Amino acid sequence: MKRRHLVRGWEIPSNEITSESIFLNRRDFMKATAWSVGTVALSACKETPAVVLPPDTLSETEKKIYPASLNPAYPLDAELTQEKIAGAYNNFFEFGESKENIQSNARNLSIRPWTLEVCGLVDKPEIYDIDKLLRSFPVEERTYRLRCVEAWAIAVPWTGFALRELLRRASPKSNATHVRFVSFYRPSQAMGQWAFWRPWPYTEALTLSEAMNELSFLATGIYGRPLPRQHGAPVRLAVPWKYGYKSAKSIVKIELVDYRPPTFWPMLNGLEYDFSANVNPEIPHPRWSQSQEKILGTGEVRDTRLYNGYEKFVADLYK
Ligand SMILES: Nc1nc2c(c(=O)[nH]1)N[C@H]1C(S)=C(S)[C@@H](COP(=O)(O)O)O[C@H]1N2
Ligand SMILES: [Mo]
Repeated sequence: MKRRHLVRGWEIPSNEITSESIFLNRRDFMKATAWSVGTVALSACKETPAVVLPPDTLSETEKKIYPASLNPAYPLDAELTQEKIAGAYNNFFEFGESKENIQSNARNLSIRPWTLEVCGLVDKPEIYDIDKLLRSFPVEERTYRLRCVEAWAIAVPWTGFALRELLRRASPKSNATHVRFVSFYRPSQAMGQWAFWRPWPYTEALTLSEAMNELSFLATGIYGRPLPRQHGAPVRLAVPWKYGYKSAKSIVKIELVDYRPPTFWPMLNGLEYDFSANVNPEIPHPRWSQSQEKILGTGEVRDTRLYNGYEKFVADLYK
């Protein structure tokens, strides 16, 4: 099917993209938001204050690990995005609709204690706290590009470890076909989760072979330090050949299953967001072209590359 491309993703104001994608008109949306903000404020008053570590307070394990040494196997074809730029323009719908406000809205998220459960079709289920996770796997730094489906892109140094190390340790059963990632569900800390029309918690999934690809990475840090909340502290996925929405943030559960699980964006709007979400300049989003992308910070416009430039690592998955 041939489509016309009148606007590019980055030319559409972000609130317009999201309000359209949730099938609500703007007035209903404003009402819902006003209502939910009020409710959050009330319920937050009743709660006992959570113990929140400032992001720059490192545990003993973290002090030993950060900064980790760079794995040179994944060189960039672009400059690294400045830390302040990448950390001030985020998609994290648990904390609202406007990318510029995620950084401050996410301050409420309590990231200690935090457990990551590995479960489902595995011989060795496990529950890790974050320090145990860091001690259990070979932590390294990798520079990866990240390409949002909205046609903006960054390049950042993640710290973390290969997802397949964790999966191997869990020992998947032979009938497991997909890996499911579940983000936290805490409306009292995340006002975006009062948006009742969205299928919270945020979930994502990969096929087991995608998850076992060497690129699939669980990130606990960025720019040589533990993740700040807006980037998905304390642990998030990084799958650089797929659109950014596959890289689920603030994960509490990794589950192996024998079916293709429903995921957040396709559930909201399956015509605009598909399950595989491989970066592809030839397949336009229904409302904009994917042939180019805008680099955050510099404003440079580049041609989109198939699999976001990671073809040599992942092309075998799709033969
Ligand atoms: N839990 C959760 N994970 C999420 C999202 C989200 O809204 N909630 N947004 C995704 C999208 S659309 C993108 S582009 C990336 C953005 O990651 P960054 O803010 O660290 O650059 O996070 C992804 N992971
Ligand atoms: Mo995105």
